Amino acid sequence: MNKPVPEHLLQPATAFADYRENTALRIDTAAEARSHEAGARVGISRPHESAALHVAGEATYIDDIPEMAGTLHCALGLSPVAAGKLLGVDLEAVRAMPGVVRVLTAEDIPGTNDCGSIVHDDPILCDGEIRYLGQPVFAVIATTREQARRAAALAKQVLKVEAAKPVLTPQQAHALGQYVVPPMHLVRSAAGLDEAGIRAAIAAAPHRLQDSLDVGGQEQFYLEGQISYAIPKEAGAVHVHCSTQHPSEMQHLVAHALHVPAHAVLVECRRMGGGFGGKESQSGLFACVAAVAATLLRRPVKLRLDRDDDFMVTGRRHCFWYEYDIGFDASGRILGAAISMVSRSGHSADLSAPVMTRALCHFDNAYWLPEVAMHGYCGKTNTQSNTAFRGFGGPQGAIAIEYIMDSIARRLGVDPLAVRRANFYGIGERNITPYRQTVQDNIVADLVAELVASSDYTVRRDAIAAYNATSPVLKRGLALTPLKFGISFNVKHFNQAGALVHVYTDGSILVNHGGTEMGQGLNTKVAQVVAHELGVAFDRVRPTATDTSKVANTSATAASTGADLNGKAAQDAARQIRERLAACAAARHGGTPEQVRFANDKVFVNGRELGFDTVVGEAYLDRVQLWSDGFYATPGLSWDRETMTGRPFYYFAYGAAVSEVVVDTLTGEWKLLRADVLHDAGKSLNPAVDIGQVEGAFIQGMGWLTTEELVWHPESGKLTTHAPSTYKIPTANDCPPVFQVRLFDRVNVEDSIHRSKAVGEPPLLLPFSVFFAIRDAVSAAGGHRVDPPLSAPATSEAILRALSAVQTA
Ligand code: MTE
Ligand code: LUZ
Ligand code: MOS
Repeated sequence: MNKPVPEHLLQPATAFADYRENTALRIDTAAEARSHEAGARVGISRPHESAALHVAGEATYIDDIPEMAGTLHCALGLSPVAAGKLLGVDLEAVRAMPGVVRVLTAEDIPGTNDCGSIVHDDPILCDGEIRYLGQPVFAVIATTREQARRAAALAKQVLKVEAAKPVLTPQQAHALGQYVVPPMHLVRSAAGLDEAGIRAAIAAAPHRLQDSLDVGGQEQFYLEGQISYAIPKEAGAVHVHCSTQHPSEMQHLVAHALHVPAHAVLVECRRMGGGFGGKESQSGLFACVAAVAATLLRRPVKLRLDRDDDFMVTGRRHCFWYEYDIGFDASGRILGAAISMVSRSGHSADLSAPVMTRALCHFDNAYWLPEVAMHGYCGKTNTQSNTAFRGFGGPQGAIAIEYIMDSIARRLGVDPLAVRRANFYGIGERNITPYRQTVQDNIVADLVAELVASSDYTVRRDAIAAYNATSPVLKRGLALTPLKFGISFNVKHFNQAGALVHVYTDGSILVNHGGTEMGQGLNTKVAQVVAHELGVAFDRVRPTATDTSKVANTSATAASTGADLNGKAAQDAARQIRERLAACAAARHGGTPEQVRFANDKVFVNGRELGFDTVVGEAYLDRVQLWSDGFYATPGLSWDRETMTGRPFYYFAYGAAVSEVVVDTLTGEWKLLRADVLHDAGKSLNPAVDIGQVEGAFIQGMGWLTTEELVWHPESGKLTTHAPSTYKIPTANDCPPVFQVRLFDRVNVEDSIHRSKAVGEPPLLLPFSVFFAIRDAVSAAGGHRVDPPLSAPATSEAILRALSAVQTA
């Protein structure tokens, strides 16, 4: 009791203090204050709408919702083997455990036993075929969570299984021709060649690079794990509180599992403690189990996963294995590229097909590839079903070409930056992507030039060479990597959104929309858009929980489109209300509706200045509708799945980063010394929130490429890295001491919401620069004679392996 707090905990981490200082410096607060005064509510740095609640611990997550009387708790019994047949379950032993109320198996599901989001190949509970180690086989519902967990832990003893040999790696699946969806082919030639012609052109190029690469997966590690709390309602209906990025999808899956119409299912989510793609589809299984249990028992049922179970049951970022064949010229320009990508998709399709599509559509990254032959294979394996993770295959596509750029430079003995620049998309020429979309708004060369200057790239390149020449053990490395990321769901019909805005008679405003809040600041941005449209103070606007009974048929909050889609929909709703208020004010006070202005909580009409609430009160008395829905569908999109051509993206977001590392060549340890980032968020809706997104994505992506290693036991197929004890994510202390993140000041050429650009996922590609800086340092250890064979993640072990390859060669 009352132990003194250890001294070191009272000291602020120095890296963190520096970082705070840097962030404050990077926002032009004076300019923002002027805009604010002028009535702008967008383009302004505002704290996250729930920031105070977050830090006070008062923000409500699903597990904080006060439990209803009679609430029961659920836990899942998981398969102890990775493949085989389920012969039977000794349910009596489980039922005999203290507190157990009911044990459910696949037969108890009233509707379809499926929670697949696109392909219906995903059983909620095991249907006889065991697909992976960790697969849920039965669900225990008990009086307390602890009792449910203890009973579920009997799985090992009570499941009778006939085990088979699992297929675990993408290579194994590919050798067996075993895929979750048919292979995809994207073959395109500027010279009109077929694939054989492209391959011949590569073979005939002045230089050739043939190699393979492994890039690992990544666990989302959202702080709030998967959770659903289902409450039975009258006449067969159910209300599910679910931590999900996709309430409408949860509604459909639950409706199918219960065999009831969608109108009987209400799914609600106020916020998630992180999603990162992991709750786009995979919240479904838990929503279904909780809803089935609640409806059968007519009691509220909560299913909250323990972290280990979350790792064992749910999927994550796909690991990729590539084989490539590249032809290039003496300046490093790529003449032709052939690549096959094989992902570890896991036991079911989940989102693996659109993930692979996005990977294929991001292999070009910022580069013009005249001749390409790409093949994507979604390997079916006896592992968790892999899913969305920030970037959604884009990072996996782009890292391959960056690896290739880096290798070409080393073959030619030039700075990788020169090779990258030689291959950039052109402006007005060399600007057609392999999928035939023209790169209209190409700012990559300008952006990179600005970053090269602001980061002192050239001077530091020389300084590092000088340092390495005299430092035998510690080697420094430097890398600049650019990014181009396509914005829109690559499935056209998902690019739509709805919103609902209520103005109450006291002038306060409620906004509801189809997007979900996972910490990214979507509700803050949407509330800013509404406040801006109605010319009111931000605090008048309250964003509310996403709720399938308020806005119907919503898309996942994903593909970074949350603010683009829901911001536009909310703007549409608010605009309609403003127009009605303007008409009413003009009718009462004179002038035309077009002349009425709304700003700073005031309404300016016919030379008079009225309070916003006064005008609202008058409109109510005049029986004007003070609420409105709004809708938006992204214009101009097209996509042909067969030929893989069209315009899948409304626009591109760009960015670049320079990272400098030091590597200890004896231990493989490394440190990020400095990172400079220039990122394109268009005309940012909220620079502070966007810089937060860029910083977070940078560190998260750095974790993916360095310390976060996933290991499945090669025989049993057990994920051995299933907790923070063995799976290492970065912390605040891994932020570099110098971390300069700036937004590139350019408007979006497309008519996006206030000309901003989506920012959620693209910056995940920025820390490629960390990986390639490590590769540069390793290369330096071999005198830059050998191209280091460094796979991702570049763990210390992987770095040591690469070092021994360059030092012995
Ligand atoms: N930021 C936080 N804090 N938490 C998250 O879970 N998810 C990312 C990104 N940023 C995430 C985040 C992912 S995967 C996506 S697709 C976008 O946010 C989704 O939100 P947006 O479309 O509103 O940007
Ligand atoms: N496409 C995409 C998708 O580009 N991003 C996504 O998050 C997504 N989700 C589902 C289906 N397609
Ligand atoms: Mo983000 S991976 O599109 O949820």
